[in-house]
Amino acid sequence: MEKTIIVSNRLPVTLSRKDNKVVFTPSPGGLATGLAGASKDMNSVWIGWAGFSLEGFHENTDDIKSSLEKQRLIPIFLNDNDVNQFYEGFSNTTLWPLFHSFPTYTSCHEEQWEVYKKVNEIFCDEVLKHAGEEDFIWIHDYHLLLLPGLIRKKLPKAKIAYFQHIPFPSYEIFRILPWREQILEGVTGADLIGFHTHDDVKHFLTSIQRILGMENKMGTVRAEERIFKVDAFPLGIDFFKYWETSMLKSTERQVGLHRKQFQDVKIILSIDRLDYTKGIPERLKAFDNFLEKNPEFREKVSLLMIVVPSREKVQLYKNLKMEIDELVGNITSKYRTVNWTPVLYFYRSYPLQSLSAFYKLSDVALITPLRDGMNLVCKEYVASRNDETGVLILSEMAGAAKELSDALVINPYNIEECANAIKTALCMPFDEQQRRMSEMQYLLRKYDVSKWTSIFLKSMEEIVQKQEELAMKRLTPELKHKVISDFNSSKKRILFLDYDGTLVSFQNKPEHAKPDKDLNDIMTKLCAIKNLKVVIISGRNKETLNEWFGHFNMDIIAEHGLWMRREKNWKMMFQLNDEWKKELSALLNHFVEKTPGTFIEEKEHSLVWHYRKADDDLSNARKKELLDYLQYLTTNMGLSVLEGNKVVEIKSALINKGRAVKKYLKAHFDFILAAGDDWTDEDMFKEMPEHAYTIKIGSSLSAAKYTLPQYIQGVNSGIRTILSEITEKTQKLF
Ligand code: GDG
Repeated sequence: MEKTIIVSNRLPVTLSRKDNKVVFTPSPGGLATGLAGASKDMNSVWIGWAGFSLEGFHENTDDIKSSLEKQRLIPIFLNDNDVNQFYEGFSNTTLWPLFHSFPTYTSCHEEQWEVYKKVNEIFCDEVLKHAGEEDFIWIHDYHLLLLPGLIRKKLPKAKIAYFQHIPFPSYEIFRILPWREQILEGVTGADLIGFHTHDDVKHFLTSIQRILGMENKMGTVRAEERIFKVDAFPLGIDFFKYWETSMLKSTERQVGLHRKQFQDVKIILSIDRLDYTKGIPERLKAFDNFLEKNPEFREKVSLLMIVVPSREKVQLYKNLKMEIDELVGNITSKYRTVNWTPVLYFYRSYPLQSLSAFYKLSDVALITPLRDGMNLVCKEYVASRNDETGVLILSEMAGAAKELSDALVINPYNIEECANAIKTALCMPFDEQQRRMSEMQYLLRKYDVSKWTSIFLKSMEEIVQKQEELAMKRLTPELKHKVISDFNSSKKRILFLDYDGTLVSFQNKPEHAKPDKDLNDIMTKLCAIKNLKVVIISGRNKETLNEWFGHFNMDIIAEHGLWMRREKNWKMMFQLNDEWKKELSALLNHFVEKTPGTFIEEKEHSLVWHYRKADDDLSNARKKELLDYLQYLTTNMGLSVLEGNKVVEIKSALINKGRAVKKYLKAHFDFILAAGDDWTDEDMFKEMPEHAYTIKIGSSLSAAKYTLPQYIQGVNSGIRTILSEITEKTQKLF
């Protein structure tokens, strides 16, 4: 990869005006902190909004640009209306609450959506000024959900990753969004899509499956002509920065001064941006409840609460600020004594070193968001505890709780539970504190932010490599010409064509996938070509295939090779004992009853459970359960269990497409083409001689030499185009 282009809503610095001069300050929030480490070692530029409106601004922006460019930062300037509608509006009053599972706070306005689209296009134009197809474009967060797709349209081969720092909601919540398709189409333009936790990944995969119909295998998704990967990458912190800052003499001096002032009063720390997702009112209520129930702790413990101003223009945030002020006021007036203040409340931000002193000073950190993608503050607290003491109380709703299981993990909505955890934390013996803290430090040291970056980049390389392998296998127009010219110059030719997913697309009911007029025309013309044997090879039963193709002059292989029609005569290839069908039918019926929308297809010598029309989550869970049962029940029965496209099929292990095609390959053909779309076709591909053209329909890895998309822009045009061209360019019999 050549250059790395990081794109985020905000640059890691914010421009503002002070005494008529433009000043730069570090941007608040987790994204800037997290990526600061990631961007500094790389050959990178960072594109983002300058946090500054140009309205009423007369200075020359070139000066600002050139001083930012020295730091490899490329500013985007937005006007006031764009900032209002895109940032305060769509990003923070539609996406932020919805993605944090607060649907009642979510407002949806068409005008804001329009500006959101426009601003994503402005970002796209800026990226295109700097990016080539060889560069790596790393897009961050929910403000830029459309950007991967927009760039993909302009630079089809670009290497694009998207990482989301906030949660992805469950499908039930995400589906509320009126622009859900467009949003998902935007994100899925990326090659790699990352979230903090597996829950987010699961939710995202369900949404793209339900809304865009995109299936995945272990997080790898096939989309028309490309594949992309969705995975969890829990963000780490710059561990040593916090460890070392807390050991600085000047930090220790600051801690000493605070300690002197607080004397023996224990300190519980709370740090957040002002946000309703952070659970600040609930935390204050828990502290109130704790003091109420445990009067012996009054005058012995204070809550040091830092709230960093954020999104102050949004009404909900103004209301939240008022609610916090009021709760702090109530607690203060209720418990305060001449010598003691229960809540030390600061509404401002602090430089890193002061933050570090607070981390080091505090006996307990109380981090209780109602929902948080990750939460870095809790990790920074752990990294600042050089003597391994201190207790972390952490909400189970923070992504970080998945890693920091040695914290006291609580449900932030449960005020009682949180109040009890405060008491447990204050009374925890030192050796237990040290045991828990050292476990957490070990983990955070090991998976720090540079490890996070390297794991992310490694995954990116892997997916790019997979795509290259697929691209190398793709049947290009040049190769298509070669197939056709080889066909024309050969004397003895054979085509093996799978049916469902290869010649026709899938339907909810198998009987609806009949050959259409176009396919019948192609077959008529193909079957008229001299020295060509056409063989349809399918898992379908012989009756159906006979009805659809029996009138053509072709061979048919049905039920994966159990039946063969050669020279118009059907023959069963094996004598099979089907006693097992009775036994397993009962089991499959049981699964049909408990999985609405599924049904059993009984073929002569196999049983198939179809679940295409069933609810996805339920049918996937049931499928796993069924496969477990079958694995156990079919041992020593000579059966094989096949997992096909939304089907599970049980049949004799003697039957497979590979054995079937072998019968033809005893004779020599100088032109062979075999096409199929699922893994039952892999047996056929593996039997083919070296000179055969083996074509996998779809973009997953395969034993076939080449791949072809089933659809191009929604039209079923993969293998059919080749067959039509063959018929057009080949000398006919008549
Ligand atoms: C989003 C997601 C995810 C806070 N106060 C001061 C200050 N901070 C720094 C902290 C920390 C960062 O801001 C806050 O990060 P969080 O992760 O806690 O929260 P969000 O801003 O909501 O971040 C979140 C994150 O992105 C990263 O992916 O974890 O879930 O919501 O680093 O230290 N820094 C300074 N002074 C302060 O007063 N200097």
